[in-house]
Amino acid sequence: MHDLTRSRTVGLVALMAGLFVAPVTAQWSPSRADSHAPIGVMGDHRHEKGEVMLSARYMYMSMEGSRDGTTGLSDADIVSPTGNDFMVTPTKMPMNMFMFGAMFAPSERVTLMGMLPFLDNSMDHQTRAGATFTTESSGVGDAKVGAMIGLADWSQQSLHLNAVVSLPTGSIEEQGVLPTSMGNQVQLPYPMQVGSGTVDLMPALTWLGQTGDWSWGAQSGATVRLGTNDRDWTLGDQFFGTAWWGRLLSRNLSASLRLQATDVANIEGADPAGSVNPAVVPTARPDLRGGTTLEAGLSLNFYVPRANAFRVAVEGLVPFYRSLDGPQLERDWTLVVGLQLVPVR
Ligand SMILES: [Cu+2]
Repeated sequence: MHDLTRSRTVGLVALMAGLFVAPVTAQWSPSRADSHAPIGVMGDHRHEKGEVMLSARYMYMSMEGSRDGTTGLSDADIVSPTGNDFMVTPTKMPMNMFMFGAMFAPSERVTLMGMLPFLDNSMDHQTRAGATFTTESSGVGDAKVGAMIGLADWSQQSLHLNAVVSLPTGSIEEQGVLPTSMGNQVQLPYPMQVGSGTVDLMPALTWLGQTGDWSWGAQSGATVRLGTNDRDWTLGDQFFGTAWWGRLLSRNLSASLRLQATDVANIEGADPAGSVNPAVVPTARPDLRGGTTLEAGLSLNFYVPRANAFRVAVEGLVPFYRSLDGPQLERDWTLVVGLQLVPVR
């Protein structure tokens, strides 16, 4: 027992010594399986001068069932006159996103990046009378452009600033036919729009570290919406923080555990009269969009260090805390799959 404690203490001291007495010349290495964050993290790494990276990600997010605060609500509660008294509730929303990205490093310190998402959403509904219907929207989302700017590099650690701007290339004019619209196309509620309609600043800080077969990283940032869109509303600002711990399983394979917190504010303003009446369905209420979600994720990164280095990665995320301004559909699980290719260096 005593020996076990002692050996643990020695192990801990050795680990800490390893962390602090690592040779000053040891650089954070970009060519490890775990030198890229779990694939759900954006803008996690910089490149060496002259390098180009192309990436493609597919994300599937499943949302089913609603909650108010931390309490789950049944669909029947939401449409009951003695419950939340809406005429219609969303029951389910699968979201598909394809994200294409390019990175280029004009210098050791700065890596430029651009990303273009394509979204494909559908939302199932149930009415008070028990009828069901589905609305759909799809198209190009908001393009992101920016830079990752190195701030510091020290013993196998690195810190960079993410300076990214989101451009309003996504539509906020998505329409659909609702049972109440007599066969006419009407403006769909907020979560079915594929863009924000505003220029958004997306600043973040990213910290990366490696030691032996282990690695870690943390990123924290925000999405700050500037002004009001053409339909008189502004999506809520978002704040997020995430941290991950990775372990090399072999030369080309790593596994990571990640925690992520996301806090979204409600929509300011409101879609003009003539849109879906906010009394009919919770998704048309600008004050029922905010909330806090904490998620845990497991991921694998596979790295083939050839001349045209490529990576394949997958991550699954499951929430363990959801507090929403509701009734609001809750996030149930997310899957992200990605390919990254370095064709030029
Ligand atoms: Cu890259």
